[in-house]
Amino acid sequence: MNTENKKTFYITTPIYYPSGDPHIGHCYTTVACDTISRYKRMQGYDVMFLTGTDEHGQKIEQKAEAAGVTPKEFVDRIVATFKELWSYMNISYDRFIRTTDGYHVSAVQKIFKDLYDRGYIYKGKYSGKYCTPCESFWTESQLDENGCCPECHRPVKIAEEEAYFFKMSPFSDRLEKLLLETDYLNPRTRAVELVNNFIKPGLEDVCVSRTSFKWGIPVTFDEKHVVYVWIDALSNYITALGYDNDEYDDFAKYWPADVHMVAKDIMRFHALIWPAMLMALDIPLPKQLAVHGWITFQSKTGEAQKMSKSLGNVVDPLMLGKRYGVDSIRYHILREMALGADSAFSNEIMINRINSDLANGFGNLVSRTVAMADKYFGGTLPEEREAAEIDDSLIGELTALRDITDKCIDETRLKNALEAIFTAVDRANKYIDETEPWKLGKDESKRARLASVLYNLLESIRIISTLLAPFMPTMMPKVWEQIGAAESDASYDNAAGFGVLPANVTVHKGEILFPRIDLDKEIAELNAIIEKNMETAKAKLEAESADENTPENSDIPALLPEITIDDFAKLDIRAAKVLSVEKVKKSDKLLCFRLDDGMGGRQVVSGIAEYYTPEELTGKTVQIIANLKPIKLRGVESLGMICSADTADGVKVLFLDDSIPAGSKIR
Ligand code: ME8
Repeated sequence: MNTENKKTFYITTPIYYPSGDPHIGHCYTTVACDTISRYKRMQGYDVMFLTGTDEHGQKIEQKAEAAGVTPKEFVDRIVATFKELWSYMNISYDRFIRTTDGYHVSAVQKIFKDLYDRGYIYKGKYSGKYCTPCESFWTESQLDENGCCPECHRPVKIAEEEAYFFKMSPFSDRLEKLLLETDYLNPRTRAVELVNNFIKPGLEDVCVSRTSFKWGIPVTFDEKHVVYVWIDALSNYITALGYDNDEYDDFAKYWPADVHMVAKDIMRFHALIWPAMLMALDIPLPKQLAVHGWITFQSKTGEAQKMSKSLGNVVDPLMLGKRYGVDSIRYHILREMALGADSAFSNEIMINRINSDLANGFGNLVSRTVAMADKYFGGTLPEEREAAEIDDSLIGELTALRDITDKCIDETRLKNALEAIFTAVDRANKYIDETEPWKLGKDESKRARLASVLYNLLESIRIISTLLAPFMPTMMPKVWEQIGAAESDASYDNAAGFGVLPANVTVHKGEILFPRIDLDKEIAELNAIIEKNMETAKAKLEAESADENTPENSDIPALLPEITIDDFAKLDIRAAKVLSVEKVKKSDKLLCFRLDDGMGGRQVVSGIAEYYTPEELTGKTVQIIANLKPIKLRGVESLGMICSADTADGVKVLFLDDSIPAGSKIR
């Protein structure tokens, strides 16, 4: 669908829920997409890199309510923390979409209507397990081990709600082909699992609207419904380009997307529902869905835990970046995670990795080379040269590197790209050992040879740092400065050839690029931080569960201040028989009772007409407060009060055993 000749490249992260601050997991997808975007820009592509936030839904609505703010106020604060982190992590997104943006809202309404008009959306009844306190429907597989609500662990009941559904079955065959016969799903190994688990048993239609909460995009033709959050969210990939809206005009230019990157938790939505939606709308399909695993937290006992705020094991990228540098964190997460597999985050592995690869490996290569050029030639290489056979294998390996990294980027194998680059770093360090420049430096007749060796090293560093720049964009310009490379020298075109730096290049000794980290000291400090977070999280959980059992947090009202037995003795509580009941005129709420109180009878007015009919009450034995000061309600005199309980299902009169005679005293 691209209309221009210029090569375009469109890549997206998921749009994240702004329900809590971003963590290292969110960073992985975003940093990976940023790296690919930078690499593609370097290759000359016109790149559109999209990220954003997914702001609707019941969860956000509830969290905002708990925080005492509007949902929009709630998400605004967290969206700001996402944007700050992305700026800190040097994320070069081209567009940031918020699903609360007006253009997206109206485009989703059009998409929903279009799907309805095309006959793919129909009205039906959603029936499922419903948790009343959480106001949420759950599927059987989402319930906890006791068949209760996975959020609050209270019993669920079967409930029905009117809802719209999106038909999936018309797309079964095309989806199966897409997964099994094309390169859409990366890695392909997950395709069989999807086909066997979801397509073969028969695709279920997807419920695409809700009536039980308000914080969503209203369905234009049936306003009590809001659009299901996934239909709203998935549409972002096209609305952000201007599909069905006038905010942007890039749909023809960038669609279909080259890469949607997501973690395995949301693969199903992107591998089945999203392509089906596009098929229904007659829109071409994206080219690749790259699915990575989770970054888990490696506990002290070595077990891989899912990162969760309630466990206190969420790794804060900002804190790590401030301690070790943004590029080191970017490097570590990209180097550790293989597409498709989980990767356990451990501070120890991270520090060892930074020390071995960045401080000892690459950093050392740069500082040794620059220091030798400085020491032997005062910083500027002489132009004379003397080549040797041993140079050929170094030059051969370095000039072949770009093809390898190109392929890895195209296949979204960033870990493999870094492995190849760091094999080249090792190769260059080995070249120093092989050529022993410190010996050449002692022999005036070897000046030309020494100049060749150092030039080859500087050229190796230029190629390595050029290919590394998309991964580590903050530090590489500092490397170029040190090796005397102009930014134009460090271009993609120059990354597959030797002889780019001027023969008489001048180096500039600079700061240590990647200082060695004191492992023991840092681990002790980081462990203390984690321990503190875990304790805080545990205390919070305990306080929350204690709160749940306290009257203040449930529907049960708080206790009134204590009274003495003498205070209580002032109440005259009696049994009474209901002789007759009638509605009080001009009142929807009041009923007037004629009671046998064992003392000649009396009249009592009670506000329970919404809950009982007169027939349900006549003949019953009730309890009354008999010495309450008389009052008039709607002009009708009431001599006392009928006791009742306030419950979640309304007011319930306290009926007494009919064997209790009228007038009996209750204490
Ligand atoms: O699912 N390891 O948003 P979300 C690796 N709004 N990646 C992780 C991770 C971890 N521990 N935790 C999160 C949603 N991620 C929806 C998406 S898209 C149309 C709507 C990353 O905030 C990973 O990319 O829960 C995952 O897919 C995404 O965050 C989910 O983010």
